[in-house]
Amino acid sequence: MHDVINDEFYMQLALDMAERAVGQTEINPAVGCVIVREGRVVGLGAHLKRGEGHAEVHALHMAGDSAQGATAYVTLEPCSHYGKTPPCSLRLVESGVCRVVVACQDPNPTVAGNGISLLRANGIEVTVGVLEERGRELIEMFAKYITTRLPYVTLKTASTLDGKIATSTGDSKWISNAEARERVHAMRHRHQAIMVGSGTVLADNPSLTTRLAVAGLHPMRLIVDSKLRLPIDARVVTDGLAPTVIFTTSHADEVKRIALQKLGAEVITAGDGEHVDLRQMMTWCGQHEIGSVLLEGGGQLNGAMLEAGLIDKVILFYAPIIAGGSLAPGNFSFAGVERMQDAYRLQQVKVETLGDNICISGYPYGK
Ligand code: AOF
Ligand code: ZN
Repeated sequence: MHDVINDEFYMQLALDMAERAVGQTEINPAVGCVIVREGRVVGLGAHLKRGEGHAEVHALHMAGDSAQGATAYVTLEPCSHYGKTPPCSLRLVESGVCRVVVACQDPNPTVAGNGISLLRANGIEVTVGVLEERGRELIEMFAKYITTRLPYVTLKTASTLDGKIATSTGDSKWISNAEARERVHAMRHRHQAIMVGSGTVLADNPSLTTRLAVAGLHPMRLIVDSKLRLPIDARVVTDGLAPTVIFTTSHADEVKRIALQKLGAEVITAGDGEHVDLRQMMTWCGQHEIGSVLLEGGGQLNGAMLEAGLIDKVILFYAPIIAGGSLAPGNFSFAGVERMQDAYRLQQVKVETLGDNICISGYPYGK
């Protein structure tokens, strides 16, 4: 019998390393690997960039000959396919490790247990499921994308206790405290794209970039703009800090479309109705390898995305203030349900306090 405490200790280290790489591997999962021999860590690695070495490759490289007879701890099942890199399960076999401990199976249909089978077929002892829940949570965005080819969408709002995202005059600076705002910027780093409606751009002229205390990556900017109302001097069009893609309908003004394109923005037609077809937009994102989207929309876009069944996770920040105003915009604005029992009920709810602000998160459609 292997020591459970030992296994969890080293898996935790592998998870911690992977955690630091979330947001920098594009559609790929963040993965960590630790190689241990006779009570000593001999190799450490994380997958840091899509197209470059997987976690196991870096850790095995560090371990060298010390991998002989060692145990490898990996947060995700080692791959079995020739992708941008050769299969990690084969690398592990060749390295001489005698045991592999895995947090969770790879949801990628081309791997999905094949990596584990390949290791076992080569006489390597494999333990699956150590700190499995944390391992799964780490790759929840990747799991959605790789099984549906649609991006994982996180809806974030920052509102007053009465659900307002601005006053009736449009003032919104600031609602949440500095700690909550820092958290939002960390979320921007962790998603490949950020999504807002043109109303938000018209109201706030935001840059939608990542401005963290420590350096972070800017997400690509996705603007929902059915009528191409976006001003050509909007920051998202002119600042050049990240690519901007504008989604509109076939009715959009051709002259405006060309003007925006000339400034470097991409303009995509998603649907020929009155509004942008949000599902079509998400399909486009999936086809263009955008696997995660942070929705920082206004109430209408939030409501429409929720009703379209396109939201995976909801993260709501509340400040202890009450603004009132029947014309003040709210965080969710849609027709709404008739009976309370039909309301969207978050599952796996987490509540956290950040100073005097509250963060409530969960999954809107059950899991
Ligand atoms: C691992 N270790 O560190 C990662 C894995 O395009 P490629 O070649 O980089 O392969 C990407 C796929 O490999 C990805 O979809 C997932 O199934 C797996 N990721 N596997 O053994 C790693 N990042
Ligand atoms: Zn691999």
